[in-house]
Amino acid sequence: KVVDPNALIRMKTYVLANANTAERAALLKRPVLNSDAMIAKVKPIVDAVHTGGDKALLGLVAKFDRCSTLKDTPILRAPFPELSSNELDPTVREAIDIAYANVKKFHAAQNDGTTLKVETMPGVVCSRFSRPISRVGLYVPGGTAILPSTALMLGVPAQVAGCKEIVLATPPRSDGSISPEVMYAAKLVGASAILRAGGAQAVAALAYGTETVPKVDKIFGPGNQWVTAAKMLVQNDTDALISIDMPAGPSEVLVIADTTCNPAFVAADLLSQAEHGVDSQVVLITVGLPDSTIAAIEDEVDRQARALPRVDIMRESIAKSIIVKTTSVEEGLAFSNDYAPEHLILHLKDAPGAVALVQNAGSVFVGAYSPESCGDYASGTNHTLPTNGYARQFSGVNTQSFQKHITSQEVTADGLKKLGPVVATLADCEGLGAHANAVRIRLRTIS
Ligand code: HSO
Ligand code: ZN
Repeated sequence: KVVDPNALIRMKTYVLANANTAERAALLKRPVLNSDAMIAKVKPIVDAVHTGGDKALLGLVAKFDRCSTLKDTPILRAPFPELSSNELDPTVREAIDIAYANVKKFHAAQNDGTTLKVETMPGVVCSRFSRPISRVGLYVPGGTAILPSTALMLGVPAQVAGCKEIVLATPPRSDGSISPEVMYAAKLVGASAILRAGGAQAVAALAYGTETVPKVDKIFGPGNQWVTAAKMLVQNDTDALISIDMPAGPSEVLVIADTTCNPAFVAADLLSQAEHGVDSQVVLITVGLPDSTIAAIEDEVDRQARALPRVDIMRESIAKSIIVKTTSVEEGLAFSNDYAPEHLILHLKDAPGAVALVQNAGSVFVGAYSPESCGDYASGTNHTLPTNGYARQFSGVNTQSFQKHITSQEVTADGLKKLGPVVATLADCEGLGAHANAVRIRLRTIS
């Protein structure tokens, strides 16, 4: 379809109080992803890598990643080569260093190395302790932008959790190289290998392993429909015995703004999400804003978008985006909680106070000087967050995503004297005599 470059870059406006149940439901909806069709498309690719190993994988990298220069293996093993200042701009290096330090600080604090110990009854001690997931695969998309920030957001928690094998997968450039920025991030987070492959073929290689690609236990990271479908497919294959971080969909932001907002800041926040892709979801909730302020925001959206490099992407995503008018912070946040946005930005007089009303969101940006960009890159929080309404039940990627929690118990003879009869009664009630026996055989030895 031809997009008219002269047309105003505009969102559609609705009044929440005027929406009936069906209309409200439509406003909350994301575009339907046809996952069955995508899974059918990726299955032959995944199967090819599963059965054909490196040879099949290299063929698919040549075909889909358009890189036919890799010989024998797409794997690069650490230690990775040093990067000169010609390859990596020193200012960028320094920015990556600061982002790395902040993300590490925040994620190291989430690392619960402590053992939880509770004596539930005298002589009955239950514990919980964490261990790293030993081998993890981190998918860093290529596509329309290079994403060293994603390498950090996935790599840092893997590093602080103590994962032993960290395989970073990313589509190679046609000469087989990967971007120096992603390479630098891989070095910082202590990746053990880089898999130069993208799409479903990369996911399959991580899930099953090949002659040279290490099989991993869990796959993380955002990706296009191919990557997402492949992650869903391998997650259900007991041959792969693998888990994934979360279901992924197009990136989203929901901004709530009241009369104290700066229209230029609000517009800038909407656009920073809208530039991710034509399918990005952008929602603005206005709280008691007069039409003149809404018009000022709309004008800023149009004006700023035209001056930005990815205007063509924003033209499409903004056209699909909505403004929803409300009259109170409570009404706005009730809508936001139903929407469960990946990112929630609060341009409110009492933004910190409104956080108490947040029930469902991936990550919250509080006040006029907290743009989403800070969390996307460098403040410390993770940018791999639940989309598509999954913020209702999923957390964003965090240090615990890279760990399992193991429970244990230690029961003394005295403890078993008290607990044993309870267990035996319940076992009898379920008709599981061997369970009851395992208790009674011991009780008979205790005087
Ligand atoms: N907003 C994106 C993350 C990102 N932004 C990466 C810039 N680079 C999804 O949460
Ligand atoms: Zn972003």
